[in-house]
Amino acid sequence: MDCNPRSLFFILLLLLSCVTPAFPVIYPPNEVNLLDSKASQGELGWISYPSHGWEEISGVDEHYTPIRTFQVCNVMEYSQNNWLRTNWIPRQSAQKIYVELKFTLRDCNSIPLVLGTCKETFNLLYLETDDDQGSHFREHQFSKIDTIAADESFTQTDLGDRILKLNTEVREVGPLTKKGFYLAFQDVGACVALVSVRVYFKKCPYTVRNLATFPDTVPMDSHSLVEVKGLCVNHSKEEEPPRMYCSTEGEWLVPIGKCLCNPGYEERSNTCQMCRAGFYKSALGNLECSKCPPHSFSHHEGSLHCGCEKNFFRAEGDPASMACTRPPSAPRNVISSINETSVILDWSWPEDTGGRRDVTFTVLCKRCRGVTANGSNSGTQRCEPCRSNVRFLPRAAGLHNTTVTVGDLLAHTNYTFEIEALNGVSALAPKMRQYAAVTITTNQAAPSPVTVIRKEKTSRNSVSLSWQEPERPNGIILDYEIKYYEKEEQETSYTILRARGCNVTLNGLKSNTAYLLQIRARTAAGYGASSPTFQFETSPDSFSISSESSQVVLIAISAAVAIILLTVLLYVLIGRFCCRSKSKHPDEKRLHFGNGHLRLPGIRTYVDPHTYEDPSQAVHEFAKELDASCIAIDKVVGAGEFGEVCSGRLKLPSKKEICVAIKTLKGGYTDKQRRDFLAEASIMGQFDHPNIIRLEGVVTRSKPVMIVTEYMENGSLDSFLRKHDAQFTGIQLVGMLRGIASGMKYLSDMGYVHRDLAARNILVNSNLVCKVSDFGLSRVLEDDPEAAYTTRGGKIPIRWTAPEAIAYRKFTSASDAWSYGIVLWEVMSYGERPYWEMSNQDVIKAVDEGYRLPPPMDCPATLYQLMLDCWQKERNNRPKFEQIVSILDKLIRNPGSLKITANTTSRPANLLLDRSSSEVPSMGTMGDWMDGMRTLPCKEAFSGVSYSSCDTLAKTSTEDLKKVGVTIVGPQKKIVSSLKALDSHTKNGPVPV
Ligand code: ACK
Repeated sequence: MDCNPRSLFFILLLLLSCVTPAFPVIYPPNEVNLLDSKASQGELGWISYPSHGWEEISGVDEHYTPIRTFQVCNVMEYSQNNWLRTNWIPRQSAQKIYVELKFTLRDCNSIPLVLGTCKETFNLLYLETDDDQGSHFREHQFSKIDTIAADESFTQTDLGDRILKLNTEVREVGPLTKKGFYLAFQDVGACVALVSVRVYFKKCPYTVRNLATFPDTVPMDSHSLVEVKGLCVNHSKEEEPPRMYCSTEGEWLVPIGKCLCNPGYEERSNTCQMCRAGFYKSALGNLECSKCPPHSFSHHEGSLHCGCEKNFFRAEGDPASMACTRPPSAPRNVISSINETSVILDWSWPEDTGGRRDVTFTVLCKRCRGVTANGSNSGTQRCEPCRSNVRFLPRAAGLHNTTVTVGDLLAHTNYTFEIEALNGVSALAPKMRQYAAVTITTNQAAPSPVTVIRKEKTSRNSVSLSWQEPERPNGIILDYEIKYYEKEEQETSYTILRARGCNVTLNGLKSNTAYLLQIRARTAAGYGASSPTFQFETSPDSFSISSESSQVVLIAISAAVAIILLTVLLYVLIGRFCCRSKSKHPDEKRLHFGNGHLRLPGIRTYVDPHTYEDPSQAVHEFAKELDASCIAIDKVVGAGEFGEVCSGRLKLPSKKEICVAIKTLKGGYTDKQRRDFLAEASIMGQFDHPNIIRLEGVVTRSKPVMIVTEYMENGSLDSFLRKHDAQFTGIQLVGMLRGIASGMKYLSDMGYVHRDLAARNILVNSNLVCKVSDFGLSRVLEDDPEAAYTTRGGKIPIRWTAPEAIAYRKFTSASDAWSYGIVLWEVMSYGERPYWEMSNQDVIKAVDEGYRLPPPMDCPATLYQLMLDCWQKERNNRPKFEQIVSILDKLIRNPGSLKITANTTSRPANLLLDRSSSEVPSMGTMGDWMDGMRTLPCKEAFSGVSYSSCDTLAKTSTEDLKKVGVTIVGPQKKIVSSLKALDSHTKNGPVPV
């Protein structure tokens, strides 16, 4: 082996390439190279002095890339001074540079026989100049940067080989001021190989922070930081001026401020990019673009907001993130409860609120003519806005609740109310707005009181007065009643006068006397309330009339008497003539045929068609004959007693087509069947009420024989309720019940007893208006004395019929009231079958023994009380329909009262309500209740104890009962629970009937 240190060194140098890790060199981004010896493929051309010193050698690096290296190894000779100088290196913008040297160095111990001559360091020097001085070179001009020693030169391996280690040393030089510089390496006798020389300076590289760009920045030489202002990236705006500091180490420090992406743009990889189609961004900021909300779209990129789909809108003030919305659909299930000249309208929320919560309701009132009393359109209809003095409670527009009371309407007048649901976008889509309409006819109402009375002239014995017509006459004023009396006499004796006009002269008064007077108006509906008391005084005696004027008065009086006598004579004569010449009007016949009821004059009376000798005459008296060609049958909706029931349309000449129900008489009928079939039309045709099914007419002159009535979209009430179990509010149910009661009041006022009032015989229209129908059965029951006691064919409504009507056919309006109680129960239990599956015989027996149906689930206590009242055994104690209507009206006006529920009872195990709880609320006295309890021993026991009030009695405990000798467990419990019921009853107070 060659022992020359030089050749040994080169062998070691070759070894070096094996130990150097084989990674491509990547410099940090904040280092800018001014010189990299490795990058040079050809000769570097550095100056070596003396020429036998440093030697340039070609080699390959670890990647086999050719590199240039410099070596020197004159270790055997003394006084070495070998220089190697780089080419001129332009400084560029650097103030401080870094010199990175990679070299190998042999330690002298590893070379034999060099003691004293061998060195283990070399010097690094530099020289600043403004230009390239070519080969001109002077040692003394150079300044020393440092002496470079190897950190590690050789390392012993396990095998005893020595391998050369690569050293890396970095030195800083600065500040530099001239345009360029040279580096020099001075060897003083070492064995060194310069593998690479890299000269670089540091900078803060171009960067984007917080959406601001910061350019390449060269740091200062000193330790201070360089402040750099950032520029917002495209499509962004400064929120706070962006800044950063560049450190001497070429690092960006302390970012301050930021930029935000413009509307329509979002931040994506340090840039602001347009929102994609289907997305939007309406505000400046670095949030992501949002997806278009429901019912909106954006077809283009960069959208600030999304447009609404067709028929959807955005109200002013709706945020861009809100879905587009539309006007609500019409309110549903409008029901009206008429009370004289006011009406309560109640409706359900629209099915579709348009996607908004700001729904309010507006009620438009129209007064319509050309509408029949029961609400049907008789053809042409003329409507005008209601008078401004119609009162809406709480108001007509902007209603948040689904009810309004409309007052001060005209009596006996047709009104249409259009109820519209509005929301924030209704104004933007006038064509899409929908409303629900309900037509009503107000009842008759008495006139309001006279409020303004004036004294026109006073004398000793007389006074002339005038007054203003009442503000709401509610009809034609027939006359005024004037009641007056001496103030001193305190109404013990008074005089009553009637006047047709608005003035009167009271004669025959005492002079110098104070009188009190009240006036009230009368219309067909009766007297209105009296005016406030009006006081006047006659003149004192000293006030005398001259003889001349008394003569004038006398003449005037005589003339007046003569005129009155003449008028009376004429009136009698004309009256007689008229009576004789008038055709016989059905109303007159009604007086003649009246069924024994005492009717008030002016109120029509029902005429039983069977009282006509020829019943077909009755049909034509009360029902209009229709031409069959005007009727189109659409489909069969059910089966009636005499044939099918169909739905169809009726188009009368010059009238609008309307939907109708058509009852047909099936072929092969007997004469009697035809008569019975048409009898229903004769009865129905006499009625004209919004809660009684309206007869449109009959077809008798062609076949099939038909009865045509108004069409009720929701069919019969029992099946309707079963279909909509638990879907109505209490007030809606009460509204329906009120309608039925109002129809029944009308029938009982007419003297008509229905006999088959049941939910199956009530029809419901699309506005939830309930109408009484089926006027056929009364006759069936009447004709068939056995019928009430049989169960054949379900014709006998045992469960609905009052005990006295079952027992001895005592059918009256009071027995209809019993049936009404059952209907009330059916309605509140959503169409449950009364007495469930008990047999008719058991029902008769149970009712007779005093059992009553229990309250339906969640049934308001007041309504259950009303049922119990209707089921009073003594028929005279049952409420009249007028009272029922008024109770229900009170409930509607005060819906809070519906919240107190009766003892909620699901179907009891033995199907019967324990009779104490059914009887307690309706009994009159303590004794009645005792009788009701049928606990004789208890009654006797109680009779020995004094209870001051029901209250104390209610506090009675089982213990108390034991004390008075009631020891059997059953009666004890019954008594205690009944006492509790009685207590709550007396506390809540009975319903005024
Ligand atoms: O419950 P529904 O559908 O309503 O079935 C019965 C069937 O005919 C037999 O009476 C229906 N119906 C009777 N009169 C009318 C009417 N005026 N409008 C609509 N349906 C009616 C009833």
